[in-house]
Amino acid sequence: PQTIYLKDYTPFGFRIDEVALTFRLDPSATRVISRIAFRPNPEAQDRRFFLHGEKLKLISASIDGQPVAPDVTDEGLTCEVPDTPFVWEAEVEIDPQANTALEGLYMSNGMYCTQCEAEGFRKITYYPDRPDVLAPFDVRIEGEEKVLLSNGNPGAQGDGFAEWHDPWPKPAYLFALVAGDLVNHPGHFTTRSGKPVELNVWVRPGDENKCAFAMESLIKSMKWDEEVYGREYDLDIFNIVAVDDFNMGAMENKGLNIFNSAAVLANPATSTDMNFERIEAIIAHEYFHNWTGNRITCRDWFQLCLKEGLTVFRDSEFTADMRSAAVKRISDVIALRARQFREDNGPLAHPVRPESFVEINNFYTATVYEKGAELIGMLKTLVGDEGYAKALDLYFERHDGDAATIEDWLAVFEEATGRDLTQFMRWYTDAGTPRLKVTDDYADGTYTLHFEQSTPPTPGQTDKPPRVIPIAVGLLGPNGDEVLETQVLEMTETKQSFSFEGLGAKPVPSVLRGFSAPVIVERETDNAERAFLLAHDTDPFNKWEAGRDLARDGLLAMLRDGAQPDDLYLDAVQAMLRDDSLDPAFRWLALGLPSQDDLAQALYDGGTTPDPQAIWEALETLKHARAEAMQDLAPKLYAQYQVTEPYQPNAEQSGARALANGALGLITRLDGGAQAQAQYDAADNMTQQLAAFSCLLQAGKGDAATQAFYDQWRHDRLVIDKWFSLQVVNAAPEDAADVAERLTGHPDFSMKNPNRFRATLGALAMNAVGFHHASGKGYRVLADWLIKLDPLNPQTTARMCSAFETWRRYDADRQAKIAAELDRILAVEGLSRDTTEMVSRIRG
Ligand code: BAL
Ligand code: ZN
Repeated sequence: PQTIYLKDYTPFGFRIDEVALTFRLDPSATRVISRIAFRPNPEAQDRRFFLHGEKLKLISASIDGQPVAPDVTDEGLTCEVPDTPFVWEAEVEIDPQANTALEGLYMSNGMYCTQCEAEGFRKITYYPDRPDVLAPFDVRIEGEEKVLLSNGNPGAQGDGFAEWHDPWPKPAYLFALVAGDLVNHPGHFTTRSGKPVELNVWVRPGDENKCAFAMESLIKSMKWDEEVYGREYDLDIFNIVAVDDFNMGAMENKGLNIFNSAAVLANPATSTDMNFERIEAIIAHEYFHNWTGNRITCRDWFQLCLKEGLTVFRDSEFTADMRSAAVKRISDVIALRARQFREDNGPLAHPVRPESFVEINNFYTATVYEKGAELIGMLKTLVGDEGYAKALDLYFERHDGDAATIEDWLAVFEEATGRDLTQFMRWYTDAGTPRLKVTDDYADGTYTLHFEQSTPPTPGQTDKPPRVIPIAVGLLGPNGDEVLETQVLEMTETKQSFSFEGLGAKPVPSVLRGFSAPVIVERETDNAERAFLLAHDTDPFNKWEAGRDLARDGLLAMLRDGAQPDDLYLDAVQAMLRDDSLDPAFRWLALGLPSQDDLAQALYDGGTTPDPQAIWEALETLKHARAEAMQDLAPKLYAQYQVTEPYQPNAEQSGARALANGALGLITRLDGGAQAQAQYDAADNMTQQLAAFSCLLQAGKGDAATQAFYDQWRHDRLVIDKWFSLQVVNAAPEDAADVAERLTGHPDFSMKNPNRFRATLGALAMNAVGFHHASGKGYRVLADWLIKLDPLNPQTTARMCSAFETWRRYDADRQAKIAAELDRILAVEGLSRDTTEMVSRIRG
């Protein structure tokens, strides 16, 4: 397959003044008639007229009304065209029903829907399917379905047809169409300049009672973007549609967001607190794209982080404002380390702005999204809140209507703040997670922190010059008082020291407060200092981090030296759990332990080959020791944090439930599941029901609940996804692959639904000890199913290959087994471009 390079970018030879599309819907033979007004682009040298097109049956084509016979290949067509403005018309036929890849126009449960990002529009009609070609769209849909939707504002509507006009020029990846017998949950918003906007959440009949929360979240998002970023909505209508079969979480199509139903439908009986929080964030994310992504889009797909990093950053700010900022930050860092650090330290490492790709779908990654958001956070830290606000105002003013680049983005910061950001650019161009080594000394009242940065080589990049790192630091005195409030140190050299004078005694440093840069801190310290920070640090992130480090180092000592669970950790975590002045959600996070994968990475970095079974056993031993140490405390917490008011998915209630359910986990280890069964039987919301179900499965007492849960929820596909997933995630190490394989034989299993596939096979990869079981069965089951899924849905197959990305850290036997599975996948005849690229990169 062909590799595409950023350095080869050239503008398209033509501009488009307007696009008119007519869809004559038919499940297996939809006709798409296009009329596109092109004119030569004065800024382009290359005037070849190439239109992308895949899996299209060309019925007819004409230029200025004269039939033409273009040269057609599997990837598109070329044609002789005039060097003056001209009108291209074409009619093609497509087969939505046969489209299992879920890119372009496809059918899901009898409804038509689209997914065009990144390169799906070329499966709808011939078009310059690239983000730097923008045009206003007029769309006419002809079909029998009750609801016919597209982007923009509604035009004429009648029996069997609807017309839509989108006045905002947009690239084809933001095109959307939906047709189905849907029902709407309506809403309304008035913008701050007084413009009324009609809002709708469209769902299949039966799901009406799961829309209210999404609507509330949308209204909050619209208001927040006005208040915080000064951004107003710009159409008369905003539609959201829930779709069951969807590769991503959701999609920001202009005025017509399409959502994976799992990312929009919710009510207390069927959705957990975490589901609600995620839905609120995704609704916000897609809405925020209206400005960061749609009004200002990307010049090419290498600039994907321009819209994604910024929009993730914006949705994180939104969640921090709606809920607890500290809890949001800690949760984001846990996720960043689990997904992005893992990616950045393995064969799939790539820069936030990649230099090349084979299949762009493979670059919707944690690095582009989450590390991309971290870069925005660092920029904001470096230039301050005011500088950030000025830069963003300039960005919106200068680039509205543009397809922009990272250079454009940094230029507005340079201009608005006067800073030179040349060195900052390395965060975008250089892959890998920097290591930040920290040492210190103290003499005569002066305390000095010494930093040294280095970034390990990543595929294709060996030389890593230093980058600017904002290091937020505070100092605590021996009695626990803060003697230096948070200061941001700007590290720009490989080695740099910073001194603080006038201190009466050697302080304890709190380094990288708020996780001010996405780096790995390496500092030799002892557990007493960690316990001190856990007790006294005023920075909630570092307070949490101190507890996490204590737990991790204790576990590593258990694994390396056969040590017993660390009493210092057990005492410290109990003291924190008892501290009622702390937010329950924070305490629940502090009760969390490093994951199986975190520990494997830490051992590997420390020169030890991780043994997944041994890691699991150490975690089990520590969990059991904790349960015993807290046998008095856990029931008290459990009782104290029961929520008695009517269910609300807000931060306060969710935090209380999370802590109480954390306590239930401790109780279950000692009571064999009695309390969990009682909670399961009494539960009147999904958070309580699912927490109890998980505890029962972990205790090996889940058989009755498994049957009862299925009987209760068999009619609800999103709840049944949870049922599939929990059984696999909680299966014992030796059983996980068998459980997943058995569930693939269940009548409700379907390969065609990405949610169900991920709930079963993705869950196997999440059960790290089961997936890496020495038998190799986990590897084989996953590879079998990836091979089966690839011809149907390459995008989801390719993404799920990342389960294998850590393979080089394991022992020779596991490596050989994984290599054999990777080779087996690569040997499949006709393997998709997506999966070929991913497996080849992983295999190395
Ligand atoms: N643009 C793809 C889906 C999302 O990031 O919102
Ligand atoms: Zn996005």
